[in-house]
Amino acid sequence: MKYCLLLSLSVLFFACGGEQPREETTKTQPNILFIAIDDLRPELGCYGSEIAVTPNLDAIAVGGLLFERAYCQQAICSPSRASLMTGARPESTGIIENYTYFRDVLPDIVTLPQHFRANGYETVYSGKIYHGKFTDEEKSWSRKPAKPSVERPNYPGGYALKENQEAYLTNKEAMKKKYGDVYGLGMGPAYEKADVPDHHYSDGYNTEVAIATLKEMVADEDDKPFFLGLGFHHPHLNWTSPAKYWDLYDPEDIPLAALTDAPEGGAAMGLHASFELRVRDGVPDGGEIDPELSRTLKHAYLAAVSYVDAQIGKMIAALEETGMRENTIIMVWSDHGWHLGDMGVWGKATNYEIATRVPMMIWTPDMPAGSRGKRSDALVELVDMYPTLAELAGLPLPGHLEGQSFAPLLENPARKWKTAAFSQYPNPALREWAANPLNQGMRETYFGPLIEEVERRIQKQQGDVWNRDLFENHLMGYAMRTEQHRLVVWKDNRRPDAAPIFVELYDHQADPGETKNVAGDNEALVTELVQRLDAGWQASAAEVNP
Ligand SMILES: [Ca+2]
Repeated sequence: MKYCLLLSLSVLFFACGGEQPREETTKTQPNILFIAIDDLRPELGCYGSEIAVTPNLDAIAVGGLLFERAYCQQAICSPSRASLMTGARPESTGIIENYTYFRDVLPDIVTLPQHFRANGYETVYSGKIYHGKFTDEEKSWSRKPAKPSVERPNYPGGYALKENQEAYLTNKEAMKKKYGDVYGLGMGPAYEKADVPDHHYSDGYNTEVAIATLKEMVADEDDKPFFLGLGFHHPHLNWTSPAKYWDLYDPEDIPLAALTDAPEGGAAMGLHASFELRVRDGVPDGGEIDPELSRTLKHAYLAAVSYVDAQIGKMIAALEETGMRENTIIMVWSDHGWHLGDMGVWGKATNYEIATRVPMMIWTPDMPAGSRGKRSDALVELVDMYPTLAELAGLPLPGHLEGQSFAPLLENPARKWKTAAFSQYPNPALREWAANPLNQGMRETYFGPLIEEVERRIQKQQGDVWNRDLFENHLMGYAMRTEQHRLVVWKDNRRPDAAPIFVELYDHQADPGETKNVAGDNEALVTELVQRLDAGWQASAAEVNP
Protein backbone atom coordinates (compact mmCIF):
# COMPACT_ATOMS: atom_id res chain seq x y z
CA MET A 1 0.00 0.00 0.00
CA LYS A 2 1.12 3.44 -0.84
CA TYR A 3 0.50 4.75 2.67
CA CYS A 4 2.69 2.08 4.24
CA LEU A 5 5.39 2.79 1.70
CA LEU A 6 5.30 6.49 2.53
CA LEU A 7 5.60 5.82 6.22
CA SER A 8 8.51 3.46 5.78
CA LEU A 9 10.32 5.92 3.55
CA SER A 10 10.01 8.58 6.23
CA VAL A 11 11.32 6.23 8.85
CA LEU A 12 14.20 5.26 6.60
CA PHE A 13 15.23 8.84 5.99
CA PHE A 14 14.98 9.69 9.65
CA ALA A 15 17.02 6.61 10.51
CA CYS A 16 19.71 7.50 8.02
CA GLY A 17 19.82 11.05 9.25
CA GLY A 18 18.42 12.32 5.95
CA GLU A 19 18.05 16.06 6.12
CA GLN A 20 14.62 16.54 4.62
CA PRO A 21 12.56 13.45 5.21
CA ARG A 22 9.25 15.26 4.70
CA GLU A 23 10.17 16.42 1.24
CA GLU A 24 11.39 13.00 0.24
CA THR A 25 8.08 11.66 1.47
CA THR A 26 5.92 14.11 -0.43
CA LYS A 27 7.76 13.42 -3.68
CA THR A 28 6.27 9.96 -3.80
CA GLN A 29 2.73 11.15 -3.18
CA PRO A 30 0.57 11.13 -6.29
CA ASN A 31 -0.59 14.32 -7.94
CA ILE A 32 -4.30 14.72 -8.53
CA LEU A 33 -5.86 15.93 -11.75
CA PHE A 34 -9.46 16.62 -10.82
CA ILE A 35 -11.57 17.02 -13.95
CA ALA A 36 -15.08 18.42 -13.51
CA ILE A 37 -17.49 18.48 -16.43
CA ASP A 38 -20.63 20.53 -16.02
CA ASP A 39 -24.01 18.95 -16.84
CA LEU A 40 -22.48 15.93 -18.57
CA ARG A 41 -24.77 12.94 -18.78
CA PRO A 42 -23.24 9.50 -19.31
CA GLU A 43 -23.65 9.63 -23.07
CA LEU A 44 -20.07 8.97 -24.11
CA GLY A 45 -18.33 6.38 -26.23
CA CYS A 46 -17.07 4.64 -23.12
CA TYR A 47 -20.63 4.55 -21.72
CA GLY A 48 -21.89 2.77 -24.81
CA SER A 49 -23.07 5.70 -26.91
CA GLU A 50 -22.90 4.78 -30.57
CA ILE A 51 -22.75 8.38 -31.63
CA ALA A 52 -20.75 10.43 -29.10
CA VAL A 53 -17.21 11.19 -30.28
CA THR A 54 -15.17 11.13 -27.08
CA PRO A 55 -11.83 9.41 -27.75
CA ASN A 56 -9.96 11.04 -24.88
CA LEU A 57 -12.48 10.18 -22.19
CA ASP A 58 -12.72 6.71 -23.70
CA ALA A 59 -8.93 6.35 -23.37
CA ILE A 60 -9.09 7.20 -19.66
CA ALA A 61 -11.72 4.49 -19.25
CA VAL A 62 -9.57 1.99 -21.13
CA GLY A 63 -6.68 2.49 -18.73
CA GLY A 64 -8.69 3.20 -15.61
CA LEU A 65 -11.92 2.22 -13.89
CA LEU A 66 -15.33 3.39 -15.08
CA PHE A 67 -18.35 3.53 -12.80
CA GLU A 68 -21.59 2.49 -14.45
CA ARG A 69 -23.71 3.53 -11.51
CA ALA A 70 -22.40 6.74 -10.01
CA TYR A 71 -24.90 9.24 -8.61
CA CYS A 72 -24.87 12.89 -7.67
CA GLN A 73 -26.38 14.03 -4.38
CA GLN A 74 -28.51 16.75 -5.96
CA ALA A 75 -29.06 17.32 -9.66
CA ILE A 76 -28.01 20.94 -9.83
CA CYS A 77 -24.66 22.72 -9.84
CA SER A 78 -24.06 24.38 -6.51
CA PRO A 79 -25.68 21.85 -4.16
CA SER A 80 -23.94 18.98 -5.97
CA ARG A 81 -20.56 20.68 -5.93
CA ALA A 82 -20.87 22.01 -2.38
CA SER A 83 -21.59 18.43 -1.36
CA LEU A 84 -18.77 16.67 -3.18
CA MET A 85 -16.22 19.38 -2.39
CA THR A 86 -17.01 19.37 1.34
CA GLY A 87 -17.63 15.65 1.50
CA ALA A 88 -21.00 16.23 3.17
CA ARG A 89 -24.48 15.67 1.77
CA PRO A 90 -26.93 18.46 0.86
CA GLU A 91 -29.08 17.57 3.86
CA SER A 92 -26.04 18.32 6.06
CA THR A 93 -24.58 21.31 4.21
CA GLY A 94 -28.03 22.90 3.88
CA ILE A 95 -27.06 23.98 0.37
CA ILE A 96 -30.08 22.99 -1.73
CA GLU A 97 -30.15 25.85 -4.23
CA ASN A 98 -27.67 27.81 -6.31
CA TYR A 99 -27.75 31.04 -4.30
CA THR A 100 -26.23 30.27 -0.93
CA TYR A 101 -22.44 30.23 -0.60
CA PHE A 102 -21.41 27.18 1.43
CA ARG A 103 -18.76 29.25 3.23
CA ASP A 104 -21.44 31.55 4.61
CA VAL A 105 -23.09 28.65 6.40
CA LEU A 106 -20.08 26.38 6.92
CA PRO A 107 -17.19 28.72 7.68
CA ASP A 108 -14.97 26.00 9.15
CA ILE A 109 -15.65 22.93 7.04
CA VAL A 110 -12.48 21.56 5.44
CA THR A 111 -12.94 21.11 1.70
CA LEU A 112 -11.27 18.49 -0.47
CA PRO A 113 -8.57 20.78 -1.91
CA GLN A 114 -8.16 22.49 1.45
CA HIS A 115 -7.43 19.12 3.01
CA PHE A 116 -4.79 18.37 0.39
CA ARG A 117 -3.35 21.83 0.88
CA ALA A 118 -3.11 21.32 4.64
CA ASN A 119 -1.22 18.12 3.92
CA GLY A 120 1.51 19.63 1.82
CA TYR A 121 -0.08 19.82 -1.61
CA GLU A 122 -0.06 22.73 -3.97
CA THR A 123 -3.73 23.27 -4.84
CA VAL A 124 -4.93 25.29 -7.79
CA TYR A 125 -7.79 25.32 -10.29
CA SER A 126 -8.83 26.60 -13.67
CA GLY A 127 -12.46 26.85 -14.80
CA LYS A 128 -15.53 25.68 -12.91
CA ILE A 129 -14.83 23.54 -9.87
CA TYR A 130 -17.11 25.21 -7.35
CA HIS A 131 -20.28 26.86 -8.59
CA GLY A 132 -20.14 30.40 -9.94
CA LYS A 133 -18.47 32.89 -7.66
CA PHE A 134 -18.39 30.53 -4.68
CA THR A 135 -14.77 29.60 -5.35
CA ASP A 136 -13.40 29.53 -1.79
CA GLU A 137 -10.24 31.26 -2.99
CA GLU A 138 -8.65 31.76 0.40
CA LYS A 139 -9.12 28.39 2.00
CA SER A 140 -9.15 25.84 -0.81
CA TRP A 141 -6.38 27.03 -3.09
CA SER A 142 -2.71 27.58 -2.36
CA ARG A 143 -1.76 29.29 -5.60
CA LYS A 144 -3.12 31.32 -8.46
CA PRO A 145 -3.29 29.81 -11.94
CA ALA A 146 -0.71 30.86 -14.51
CA LYS A 147 -1.36 33.08 -17.50
CA PRO A 148 -1.42 31.19 -20.77
CA SER A 149 0.23 32.38 -23.97
CA VAL A 150 -3.13 32.84 -25.69
CA GLU A 151 -5.73 35.52 -25.01
CA ARG A 152 -9.45 34.96 -24.91
CA PRO A 153 -11.57 37.50 -26.76
CA ASN A 154 -14.19 39.25 -24.66
CA TYR A 155 -17.35 38.13 -26.44
CA PRO A 156 -20.67 39.53 -25.16
CA GLY A 157 -22.58 36.66 -23.58
CA GLY A 158 -19.76 34.32 -24.62
CA TYR A 159 -20.97 34.27 -28.26
CA ALA A 160 -18.44 34.53 -31.09
CA LEU A 161 -20.97 35.39 -33.79
CA LYS A 162 -22.16 38.97 -34.15
CA GLU A 163 -25.83 38.04 -34.62
CA ASN A 164 -25.80 36.00 -31.41
CA GLN A 165 -24.07 38.74 -29.46
CA GLU A 166 -26.72 41.15 -30.65
CA ALA A 167 -29.57 38.78 -29.81
CA TYR A 168 -28.12 38.39 -26.33
CA LEU A 169 -27.71 42.12 -25.72
CA THR A 170 -31.12 43.01 -27.18
CA ASN A 171 -32.98 40.32 -25.20
CA LYS A 172 -31.26 41.24 -22.01
CA GLU A 173 -32.15 44.88 -22.41
CA ALA A 174 -35.77 44.14 -23.40
CA MET A 175 -36.33 41.80 -20.45
CA LYS A 176 -34.83 44.26 -18.03
CA LYS A 177 -37.13 46.98 -19.30
CA LYS A 178 -40.19 44.79 -19.12
CA TYR A 179 -39.67 42.84 -15.91
CA GLY A 180 -36.79 44.47 -14.08
CA ASP A 181 -33.82 42.49 -12.94
CA VAL A 182 -35.47 39.07 -12.82
CA TYR A 183 -32.92 36.32 -12.50
CA GLY A 184 -31.45 35.00 -15.70
CA LEU A 185 -34.14 36.14 -18.09
CA GLY A 186 -33.20 37.57 -21.44
CA MET A 187 -30.57 35.28 -22.85
CA GLY A 188 -29.05 34.66 -26.24
CA PRO A 189 -29.41 31.43 -28.23
CA ALA A 190 -28.97 28.02 -26.63
CA TYR A 191 -26.21 27.10 -29.06
CA GLU A 192 -23.66 28.43 -31.49
CA LYS A 193 -21.50 26.93 -34.21
CA ALA A 194 -18.63 29.24 -35.09
CA ASP A 195 -15.39 28.70 -36.91
CA VAL A 196 -13.14 29.87 -34.09
CA PRO A 197 -10.17 28.34 -32.26
CA ASP A 198 -10.87 26.34 -29.11
CA HIS A 199 -9.63 29.03 -26.74
CA HIS A 200 -12.21 31.56 -27.96
CA TYR A 201 -14.74 29.80 -25.74
CA SER A 202 -14.20 29.33 -22.03
CA ASP A 203 -13.21 25.67 -21.90
CA GLY A 204 -10.45 25.90 -24.48
CA TYR A 205 -9.06 28.93 -22.73
CA ASN A 206 -9.28 27.40 -19.27
CA THR A 207 -7.44 24.32 -20.50
CA GLU A 208 -4.61 26.55 -21.73
CA VAL A 209 -4.57 28.11 -18.25
CA ALA A 210 -4.41 24.68 -16.61
CA ILE A 211 -1.59 23.55 -18.89
CA ALA A 212 0.39 26.73 -18.25
CA THR A 213 -0.18 26.23 -14.51
CA LEU A 214 0.97 22.63 -14.68
CA LYS A 215 4.18 23.65 -16.45
CA GLU A 216 4.78 26.37 -13.90
CA MET A 217 4.34 23.93 -11.01
CA VAL A 218 6.61 21.36 -12.60
CA ALA A 219 9.28 24.05 -12.99
CA ASP A 220 8.98 24.99 -9.30
CA GLU A 221 11.80 23.82 -7.13
CA ASP A 222 9.77 22.88 -4.08
CA ASP A 223 8.67 19.53 -5.54
CA LYS A 224 5.32 19.60 -3.81
CA PRO A 225 2.71 17.25 -5.22
CA PHE A 226 -0.22 19.06 -6.78
CA PHE A 227 -3.98 18.95 -6.78
CA LEU A 228 -5.01 20.56 -10.04
CA GLY A 229 -8.70 21.19 -10.69
CA LEU A 230 -9.76 21.63 -14.31
CA GLY A 231 -13.45 22.44 -14.57
CA PHE A 232 -15.34 22.57 -17.88
CA HIS A 233 -18.41 24.75 -18.39
CA HIS A 234 -19.70 22.71 -21.31
CA PRO A 235 -21.95 20.86 -21.90
CA HIS A 236 -23.85 23.24 -19.64
CA LEU A 237 -25.91 25.67 -21.69
CA ASN A 238 -25.10 27.56 -23.81
CA TRP A 239 -23.81 24.95 -26.23
CA THR A 240 -21.32 27.15 -28.01
CA SER A 241 -18.59 25.12 -29.71
CA PRO A 242 -16.10 25.51 -32.54
CA ALA A 243 -17.54 24.31 -35.86
CA LYS A 244 -15.16 21.36 -36.15
CA TYR A 245 -16.86 19.64 -33.21
CA TRP A 246 -20.30 20.09 -34.76
CA ASP A 247 -18.93 18.60 -37.94
CA LEU A 248 -18.13 15.34 -36.16
CA TYR A 249 -21.84 14.54 -36.32
CA ASP A 250 -24.34 13.97 -39.07
CA PRO A 251 -27.67 15.25 -37.72
CA GLU A 252 -29.45 12.40 -39.49
CA ASP A 253 -27.65 9.93 -37.22
CA ILE A 254 -28.52 11.65 -33.98
CA PRO A 255 -31.17 9.71 -32.08
CA LEU A 256 -33.80 11.64 -30.11
CA ALA A 257 -34.95 10.65 -26.63
CA ALA A 258 -36.83 7.37 -26.85
CA LEU A 259 -39.05 7.89 -23.80
CA THR A 260 -40.65 11.31 -23.80
CA ASP A 261 -43.65 10.81 -21.53
CA ALA A 262 -43.74 11.64 -17.86
CA PRO A 263 -43.75 8.45 -15.75
CA GLU A 264 -47.20 6.94 -15.49
CA GLY A 265 -48.48 7.66 -12.00
CA GLY A 266 -45.34 9.68 -11.18
CA ALA A 267 -45.32 12.72 -8.93
CA ALA A 268 -46.87 15.73 -10.64
CA MET A 269 -44.18 17.84 -9.00
CA GLY A 270 -41.39 15.54 -10.13
CA LEU A 271 -40.84 17.22 -13.49
CA HIS A 272 -40.35 20.89 -14.29
CA ALA A 273 -41.33 22.90 -17.34
CA SER A 274 -37.80 23.14 -18.80
CA PHE A 275 -37.37 26.75 -17.69
CA GLU A 276 -33.60 26.69 -18.11
CA LEU A 277 -33.83 25.92 -21.81
CA ARG A 278 -36.95 27.95 -22.53
CA VAL A 279 -35.32 31.12 -21.33
CA ARG A 280 -32.98 30.92 -24.36
CA ASP A 281 -33.56 32.87 -27.53
CA GLY A 282 -35.10 30.73 -30.28
CA VAL A 283 -36.67 28.18 -27.91
CA PRO A 284 -40.47 28.40 -27.46
CA ASP A 285 -41.59 29.81 -24.08
CA GLY A 286 -44.17 27.05 -23.75
CA GLY A 287 -45.55 24.06 -25.63
CA GLU A 288 -43.70 21.42 -27.60
CA ILE A 289 -40.02 21.43 -28.52
CA ASP A 290 -40.48 20.05 -32.03
CA PRO A 291 -38.35 17.20 -33.41
CA GLU A 292 -36.29 19.44 -35.65
CA LEU A 293 -35.28 21.74 -32.81
CA SER A 294 -34.80 18.70 -30.55
CA ARG A 295 -32.32 17.25 -33.02
CA THR A 296 -30.41 20.52 -33.32
CA LEU A 297 -30.27 20.84 -29.54
CA LYS A 298 -28.98 17.34 -29.14
CA HIS A 299 -26.44 17.94 -31.90
CA ALA A 300 -25.33 21.07 -30.03
CA TYR A 301 -25.03 19.12 -26.77
CA LEU A 302 -22.94 16.39 -28.40
CA ALA A 303 -20.70 18.94 -30.13
CA ALA A 304 -20.10 20.55 -26.73
CA VAL A 305 -19.22 17.14 -25.26
CA SER A 306 -16.69 16.50 -28.04
CA TYR A 307 -15.26 19.98 -27.54
CA VAL A 308 -14.66 19.19 -23.86
CA ASP A 309 -13.23 15.80 -24.74
CA ALA A 310 -10.67 17.39 -27.05
CA GLN A 311 -9.54 19.74 -24.25
CA ILE A 312 -9.11 16.76 -21.94
CA GLY A 313 -6.87 15.25 -24.60
CA LYS A 314 -4.69 18.36 -24.53
CA MET A 315 -4.47 18.26 -20.75
CA ILE A 316 -3.45 14.61 -20.69
CA ALA A 317 -0.86 15.29 -23.40
CA ALA A 318 0.56 18.07 -21.21
CA LEU A 319 0.80 15.65 -18.28
CA GLU A 320 2.77 13.30 -20.51
CA GLU A 321 4.96 16.04 -21.89
CA THR A 322 5.90 17.20 -18.40
CA GLY A 323 6.60 13.68 -17.19
CA MET A 324 3.79 13.85 -14.65
CA ARG A 325 1.43 11.35 -16.23
CA GLU A 326 2.69 8.28 -14.38
CA ASN A 327 2.38 9.82 -10.95
CA THR A 328 -0.95 11.57 -11.35
CA ILE A 329 -4.34 10.24 -10.33
CA ILE A 330 -6.97 11.34 -12.83
CA MET A 331 -10.48 11.72 -11.44
CA VAL A 332 -13.23 12.58 -13.94
CA TRP A 333 -16.77 13.45 -12.91
CA SER A 334 -19.86 15.41 -13.83
CA ASP A 335 -22.02 17.24 -11.28
CA HIS A 336 -25.31 15.68 -12.51
CA GLY A 337 -27.07 14.33 -15.58
CA TRP A 338 -29.38 16.06 -18.04
CA HIS A 339 -32.76 15.38 -19.64
CA LEU A 340 -32.44 15.86 -23.41
CA GLY A 341 -36.18 15.53 -23.93
CA ASP A 342 -36.29 12.40 -21.75
CA MET A 343 -39.60 12.26 -19.85
CA GLY A 344 -40.62 15.28 -21.96
CA VAL A 345 -38.20 17.54 -20.12
CA TRP A 346 -35.11 19.52 -21.04
CA GLY A 347 -32.68 20.27 -18.24
CA LYS A 348 -31.34 18.82 -15.03
CA ALA A 349 -33.13 19.28 -11.72
CA THR A 350 -35.11 16.09 -11.14
CA ASN A 351 -34.91 13.11 -8.79
CA TYR A 352 -34.89 10.56 -11.61
CA GLU A 353 -32.15 8.36 -13.06
CA ILE A 354 -31.53 10.65 -16.04
CA ALA A 355 -30.67 13.63 -13.85
CA THR A 356 -28.93 11.88 -10.97
CA ARG A 357 -26.73 9.35 -12.76
CA VAL A 358 -23.36 10.75 -13.75
CA PRO A 359 -20.26 9.68 -15.63
CA MET A 360 -17.40 9.02 -13.25
CA MET A 361 -14.02 7.40 -13.79
CA ILE A 362 -10.67 7.19 -12.17
CA TRP A 363 -7.17 6.36 -13.34
CA THR A 364 -4.44 5.76 -10.79
CA PRO A 365 -0.76 4.98 -11.30
CA ASP A 366 -0.77 1.86 -9.19
CA MET A 367 -4.14 0.23 -9.62
CA PRO A 368 -3.85 -3.48 -10.43
CA ALA A 369 -3.45 -4.26 -14.13
CA GLY A 370 -6.47 -6.53 -13.87
CA SER A 371 -8.69 -3.59 -12.91
CA ARG A 372 -7.70 -1.40 -15.82
CA GLY A 373 -10.38 -0.97 -18.41
CA LYS A 374 -12.96 -2.53 -16.10
CA ARG A 375 -16.44 -1.16 -15.53
CA SER A 376 -17.77 -1.35 -12.03
CA ASP A 377 -21.49 -1.83 -11.40
CA ALA A 378 -21.06 -0.80 -7.77
CA LEU A 379 -23.32 1.97 -6.48
CA VAL A 380 -21.05 4.95 -5.83
CA GLU A 381 -21.70 8.62 -5.14
CA LEU A 382 -19.95 11.87 -5.89
CA VAL A 383 -19.60 12.46 -2.17
CA ASP A 384 -17.29 9.41 -2.15
CA MET A 385 -14.58 11.14 -4.16
CA TYR A 386 -13.24 13.14 -1.19
CA PRO A 387 -12.47 10.12 1.03
CA THR A 388 -11.24 8.13 -1.98
CA LEU A 389 -8.69 10.68 -3.13
CA ALA A 390 -7.59 11.32 0.45
CA GLU A 391 -7.03 7.60 1.00
CA LEU A 392 -5.18 7.14 -2.28
CA ALA A 393 -2.86 10.01 -1.36
CA GLY A 394 -2.26 8.60 2.11
CA LEU A 395 -4.01 11.46 3.90
CA PRO A 396 -6.12 11.06 7.03
CA LEU A 397 -9.89 11.19 6.62
CA PRO A 398 -11.59 14.16 8.29
CA GLY A 399 -14.37 13.13 10.66
CA HIS A 400 -17.15 15.06 8.96
CA LEU A 401 -17.10 13.06 5.72
CA GLU A 402 -20.36 11.43 4.66
CA GLY A 403 -19.07 9.40 1.75
CA GLN A 404 -17.08 6.19 1.59
CA SER A 405 -13.74 5.67 -0.11
CA PHE A 406 -14.18 3.47 -3.15
CA ALA A 407 -10.46 2.66 -3.22
CA PRO A 408 -11.29 -1.02 -2.49
CA LEU A 409 -13.13 -1.13 -5.84
CA LEU A 410 -9.86 -0.32 -7.58
CA GLU A 411 -8.53 -3.59 -6.19
CA ASN A 412 -11.66 -5.52 -7.06
CA PRO A 413 -14.22 -3.68 -9.23
CA ALA A 414 -16.74 -6.51 -8.86
CA ARG A 415 -16.70 -6.72 -5.07
CA LYS A 416 -19.82 -6.33 -2.96
CA TRP A 417 -20.41 -2.67 -2.33
CA LYS A 418 -22.95 -0.12 -1.07
CA THR A 419 -26.57 -1.14 -1.08
CA ALA A 420 -27.92 2.30 -2.00
CA ALA A 421 -27.06 5.74 -3.37
CA PHE A 422 -28.91 8.87 -2.25
CA SER A 423 -29.94 12.17 -3.71
CA GLN A 424 -32.54 14.81 -3.15
CA TYR A 425 -34.24 17.71 -4.89
CA PRO A 426 -36.75 20.27 -3.65
CA ASN A 427 -39.94 20.37 -5.74
CA PRO A 428 -38.55 20.69 -9.30
CA ALA A 429 -41.85 21.88 -10.76
CA LEU A 430 -42.32 24.89 -8.50
CA ARG A 431 -38.81 26.21 -8.18
CA GLU A 432 -36.75 28.45 -10.39
CA TRP A 433 -34.36 26.40 -12.46
CA ALA A 434 -31.60 27.19 -9.97
CA ALA A 435 -33.74 25.49 -7.30
CA ASN A 436 -34.50 28.73 -5.51
CA PRO A 437 -38.13 29.20 -4.47
CA LEU A 438 -40.14 30.96 -7.19
CA ASN A 439 -40.04 34.70 -6.86
CA GLN A 440 -43.00 36.82 -7.81
CA GLY A 441 -41.07 38.06 -10.83
CA MET A 442 -41.01 34.56 -12.31
CA ARG A 443 -44.80 34.43 -12.15
CA GLU A 444 -45.13 37.78 -13.85
CA THR A 445 -42.86 36.92 -16.75
CA TYR A 446 -43.61 34.66 -19.67
CA PHE A 447 -43.13 31.75 -17.29
CA GLY A 448 -46.43 32.63 -15.58
CA PRO A 449 -48.61 30.36 -17.74
CA LEU A 450 -46.13 27.48 -17.44
CA ILE A 451 -46.09 27.78 -13.67
CA GLU A 452 -49.90 27.81 -13.54
CA GLU A 453 -50.00 24.72 -15.71
CA VAL A 454 -47.73 22.68 -13.45
CA GLU A 455 -49.51 24.04 -10.40
CA ARG A 456 -52.88 22.84 -11.72
CA ARG A 457 -51.38 19.41 -12.37
CA ILE A 458 -50.07 19.19 -8.82
CA GLN A 459 -53.36 20.36 -7.31
CA LYS A 460 -55.24 17.77 -9.32
CA GLN A 461 -52.99 14.96 -8.11
CA GLN A 462 -52.50 16.08 -4.54
CA GLY A 463 -56.03 17.28 -3.74
CA ASP A 464 -56.40 18.36 -0.14
CA VAL A 465 -52.68 18.00 0.53
CA TRP A 466 -52.01 20.99 -1.72
CA ASN A 467 -50.79 24.02 0.14
CA ARG A 468 -48.82 26.65 -1.71
CA ASP A 469 -46.31 27.44 1.02
CA LEU A 470 -45.58 23.75 1.60
CA PHE A 471 -45.19 22.88 -2.07
CA GLU A 472 -43.19 25.91 -3.05
CA ASN A 473 -40.91 26.24 -0.07
CA HIS A 474 -40.75 23.07 1.99
CA LEU A 475 -41.38 20.06 -0.21
CA MET A 476 -38.30 17.87 -0.60
CA GLY A 477 -37.96 14.80 -2.77
CA TYR A 478 -35.58 12.23 -1.27
CA ALA A 479 -34.38 9.64 -3.75
CA MET A 480 -32.70 6.31 -3.10
CA ARG A 481 -31.26 4.09 -5.82
CA THR A 482 -30.76 0.47 -4.88
CA GLU A 483 -29.55 -2.44 -6.95
CA GLN A 484 -33.01 -2.82 -8.45
CA HIS A 485 -35.13 0.17 -7.54
CA ARG A 486 -35.45 3.91 -7.42
CA LEU A 487 -37.54 5.22 -4.57
CA VAL A 488 -38.55 8.88 -4.39
CA VAL A 489 -40.19 10.02 -1.19
CA TRP A 490 -41.75 13.48 -1.10
CA LYS A 491 -41.74 15.03 2.35
CA ASP A 492 -42.41 18.25 4.18
CA ASN A 493 -38.84 18.92 5.22
CA ARG A 494 -39.99 20.72 8.37
CA ARG A 495 -41.51 17.45 9.54
CA PRO A 496 -38.98 14.71 8.72
CA ASP A 497 -40.73 12.12 10.88
CA ALA A 498 -44.18 12.61 9.39
CA ALA A 499 -45.57 10.20 6.79
CA PRO A 500 -44.50 10.96 3.20
CA ILE A 501 -46.75 13.18 1.10
CA PHE A 502 -46.19 11.05 -2.00
CA VAL A 503 -44.05 8.07 -2.93
CA GLU A 504 -42.68 6.87 -6.24
CA LEU A 505 -41.13 3.49 -6.92
CA TYR A 506 -39.47 2.42 -10.17
CA ASP A 507 -38.33 -1.10 -10.85
CA HIS A 508 -35.15 -0.94 -12.92
CA GLN A 509 -35.20 -4.62 -13.68
CA ALA A 510 -38.54 -4.39 -15.47
CA ASP A 511 -38.45 -0.71 -16.37
CA PRO A 512 -35.00 0.89 -16.74
CA GLY A 513 -36.53 4.01 -18.27
CA GLU A 514 -38.60 4.72 -15.13
CA THR A 515 -41.82 4.92 -17.11
CA LYS A 516 -44.19 3.63 -14.44
CA ASN A 517 -44.55 4.34 -10.75
CA VAL A 518 -45.31 0.99 -9.15
CA ALA A 519 -45.41 2.14 -5.52
CA GLY A 520 -49.16 1.43 -5.30
CA ASP A 521 -48.69 -2.24 -6.25
CA ASN A 522 -45.84 -2.89 -3.85
CA GLU A 523 -46.86 -1.71 -0.41
CA ALA A 524 -44.67 -4.05 1.59
CA LEU A 525 -41.61 -3.31 -0.52
CA VAL A 526 -42.26 0.45 -0.26
CA THR A 527 -42.47 0.17 3.53
CA GLU A 528 -39.16 -1.69 3.60
CA LEU A 529 -37.44 0.74 1.24
CA VAL A 530 -38.75 3.81 3.07
CA GLN A 531 -37.25 2.36 6.24
CA ARG A 532 -33.93 1.94 4.45
CA LEU A 533 -34.11 5.50 3.17
CA ASP A 534 -34.84 6.74 6.66
CA ALA A 535 -31.92 4.75 8.03
CA GLY A 536 -29.70 6.91 5.85
CA TRP A 537 -26.45 6.51 3.98
CA GLN A 538 -24.61 4.99 6.95
CA ALA A 539 -26.88 1.97 6.90
CA SER A 540 -26.16 1.38 3.21
CA ALA A 541 -22.39 1.66 3.42
CA ALA A 542 -20.24 -1.17 2.14
CA GLU A 543 -18.57 -3.47 4.60
CA VAL A 544 -14.85 -3.18 4.29
CA ASN A 545 -12.62 -5.53 6.20
CA PRO A 546 -9.31 -4.06 7.14
CA1 LIG B 1 -24.12 21.59 -13.44
